[in-house]
Amino acid sequence: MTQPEFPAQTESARAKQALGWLHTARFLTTAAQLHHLPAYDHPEIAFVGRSNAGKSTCINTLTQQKRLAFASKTPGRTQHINLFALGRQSQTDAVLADLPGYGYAAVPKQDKIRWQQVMANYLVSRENLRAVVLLCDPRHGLTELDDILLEVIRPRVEEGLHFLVLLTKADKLNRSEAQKALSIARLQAGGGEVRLFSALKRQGVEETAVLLHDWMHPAEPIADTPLPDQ
Ligand SMILES: Nc1nc2c(ncn2[C@@H]2O[C@H](COP(=O)(O)OP(=O)(O)OP(=O)(O)O)[C@@H](O)[C@H]2O)c(=O)[nH]1
Ligand SMILES: [Mg+2]
Repeated sequence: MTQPEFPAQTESARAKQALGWLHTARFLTTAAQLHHLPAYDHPEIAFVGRSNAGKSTCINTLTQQKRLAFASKTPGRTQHINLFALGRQSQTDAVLADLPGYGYAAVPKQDKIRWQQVMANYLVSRENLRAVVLLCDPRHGLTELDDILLEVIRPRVEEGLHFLVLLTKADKLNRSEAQKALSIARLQAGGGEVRLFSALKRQGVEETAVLLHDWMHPAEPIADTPLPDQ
């Protein structure tokens, strides 16, 4: 029974490599407006979604750093675009972008509209944007604002922008609720990937890490993976 062990080892080596890469995350900069964002060629992964969906917590979990992104019980806490650089020895090879959440009721209407425009502009015009992770609390499902966001990015997804829907706080769902949430989100995600995620139970962490790593390093062979004897 030597055969099944090799794929298992490969999987865990891939997860280790991906998590090691994410752990290199360090604060790069913060911007309140699009034109304040630095321009560079590094591929960017944007974390978007409703306020309180768990974006900042997800970034902290993936990077295995407790307070890299500011997570809070108070919705609307993230008010700037916060960028985090990834890559060993300060050789940045990708950037994570934590975006302010939308849909928070207590935000004045004018601010909401302004932010929706900033976000739409970011998603449409950010040239180095390679992947969008849409975080959604499955107890609320994809809302009208999530649908608008899906429409905004659809043309770019058709041109190759990677897209992942993470159903967050999966620890709050039982097994059948989780399956139902997955099926519904798959129908709505328009060809994007869908995964369950829980920062609390560390569910979906490794597979999300591997997916993001693979997306940012498309042609790279897996390091330190022994090849079977010929
Ligand atoms: N049970 C549970 N709670 C979570 C999980 N992830 C996040 N939370 C909680 O959800 C709340 C919001 O998390 P944040 O990460 O700040 O959410 P956000 O999407 O960054 O919010 P904004 O910055 O306001 O847009 C916090 O109280 C977190 O502790 C999870 O996997 N399970
Ligand atoms: Mg946040």
